[in-house]
Amino acid sequence: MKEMKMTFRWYGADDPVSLEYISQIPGMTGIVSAVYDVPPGKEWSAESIAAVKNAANAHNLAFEVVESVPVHEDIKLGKPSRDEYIEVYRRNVKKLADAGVKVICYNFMPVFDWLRSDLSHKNPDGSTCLIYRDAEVLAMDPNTKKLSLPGWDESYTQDGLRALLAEYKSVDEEKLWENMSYFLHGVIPVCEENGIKMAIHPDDPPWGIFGLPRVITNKKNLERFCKLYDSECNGLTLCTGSLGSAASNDVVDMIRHFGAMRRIHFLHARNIKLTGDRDFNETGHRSEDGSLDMYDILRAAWDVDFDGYIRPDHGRMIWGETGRPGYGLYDRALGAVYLNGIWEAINKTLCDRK
Ligand SMILES: [Mn+2]
Repeated sequence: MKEMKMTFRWYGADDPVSLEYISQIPGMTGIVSAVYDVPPGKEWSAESIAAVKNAANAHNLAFEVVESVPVHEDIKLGKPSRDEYIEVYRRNVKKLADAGVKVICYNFMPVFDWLRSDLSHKNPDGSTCLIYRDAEVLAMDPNTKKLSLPGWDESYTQDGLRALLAEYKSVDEEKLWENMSYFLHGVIPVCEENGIKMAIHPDDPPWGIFGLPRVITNKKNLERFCKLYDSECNGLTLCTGSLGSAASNDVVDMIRHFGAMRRIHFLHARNIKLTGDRDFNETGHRSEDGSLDMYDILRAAWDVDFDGYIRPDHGRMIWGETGRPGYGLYDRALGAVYLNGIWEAINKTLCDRK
């Protein structure tokens, strides 16, 4: 029998989904979380890290995956101050390793994390989901308009955001690759010494937005990324929904390829339904409900002996639940159990059951 480790994202004490409820999901082994009381670029305290770990352990859940340790914009911009922020990152890596963390998920997206045009699109069955419509997002271009995208972090003022966007005018894709390489050369050696696997999350959606460069977008670029620092510690979070929202990406092929290279340390299983060119709806996890085949995805992971961490990704809001868009309890719990069910079926079909 092959084993993967089913986990669940938890946003800390403010998360409306309690650790008790997470622990009640069949087959759940751990949480994926972070320290939320410190801004990007600051050192995490050992106490805050221990608090997350102890809270999880009290419910019989492991805390071995961090999502995310954010990368300061000065590192992505390649500013002189990056050395100081990289040093902080290295210290955070060591502290997390000391607390038993094995995998750190992060991303290298300039300014914006994931973007959607609507966080509560109403489905015919009354559930809601996140959707992306390229034309609606591009119409919000913050270079010319006041940005009011749902979910956008309001901690930037409009002027602050414009100033940051202006700084990125001199950072094209090649420059971003260079800055990423510099970051990896600072951080990966410390990960190797401390038994931490770094797992970069793909850009979501996987194409450039508002003139900002984005490079973690397709197989060719993931290959280039792996070669920037040739180490198993320089790995990937394979997010099926992020990569799969570009119709040209074959996520099953990517799992086979990078899984065989031992570079996939964290698997985000999310289904999306492509509704047009650069348009998609997030759906429940079931293969029939989206454009991605979850059996093919897990079968590819099984074939390459994936034994890392997996989590259900965004879910719909169902059964009247309210809370953090994409991160409710019910639909993600259904996703986790569905994924474990597929895994059990593959195991029992293909393994010697003696
Ligand atoms: Mn993801």
